[in-house]
Amino acid sequence: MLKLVVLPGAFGVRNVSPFCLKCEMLLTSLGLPFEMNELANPAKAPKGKLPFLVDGDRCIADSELIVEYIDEKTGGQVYAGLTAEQKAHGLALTRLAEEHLYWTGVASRWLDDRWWPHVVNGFFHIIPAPLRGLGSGMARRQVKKTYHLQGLGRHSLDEQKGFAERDLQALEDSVPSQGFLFGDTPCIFDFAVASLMAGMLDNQPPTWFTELARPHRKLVDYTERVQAAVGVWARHRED
Ligand SMILES: N[C@@H](CCC(=O)N[C@@H](CS)C(=O)NCC(=O)O)C(=O)O
Repeated sequence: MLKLVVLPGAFGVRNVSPFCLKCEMLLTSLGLPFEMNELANPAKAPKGKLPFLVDGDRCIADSELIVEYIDEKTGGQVYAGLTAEQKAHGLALTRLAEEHLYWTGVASRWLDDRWWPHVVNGFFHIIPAPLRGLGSGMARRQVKKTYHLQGLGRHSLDEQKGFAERDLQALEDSVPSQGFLFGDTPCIFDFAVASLMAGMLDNQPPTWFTELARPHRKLVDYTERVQAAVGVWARHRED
């Protein structure tokens, strides 16, 4: 059986990584049997990030490579029915969400001093108390360095919020009021956009990213619709 390795839940969110959630949505939507395993330390993953997928003796690390692998394995089911133009549009939205907007969401959790204790509790509680401060502090410095290298970390907080707001508005203006990006059923590009939004909308307590995102009602409703359609939610559900 396929094994999808993901981060453990945190901040009230069951599947806390958008990349992991996207893959969970895809495998579920295709009806492929799979199990999910949790790995608390991404450094132990083949490429130091989660998710990765194990299929027998094959190991595929990176959500996009997993998507491509599943498309090949299923004889093209992932992109079935999509035109070249839709695929191009979908990929552009995915890049916007995953390679730009994502980083502002990361910063709103990791680099906000008021929110940082929730990251420590959520991600580092497995480290024994005497070493927790050291381990979490090192990880935080790494995130700060990466955010700076990415470029967004060079801007003031207000400017970072401006970048995030323009991305959110672009997504809001791209998603439909009903249905999904390219039809009546959600596709991989819906999973990419919705999974990026879902965890950031539902993390507890709200981050500055959450506060920026919530007024984008069309995007929030769309995110709910995608999760409901596939029956996979970022958050824990009572039913
Ligand atoms: N491009 C990768 C990104 C995966 C990624 O950034 N995963 C995060 C969790 S949301 C991670 O494992 N981060 C650990 C780290 O960067 O050290 C993908 O699509 O799988």
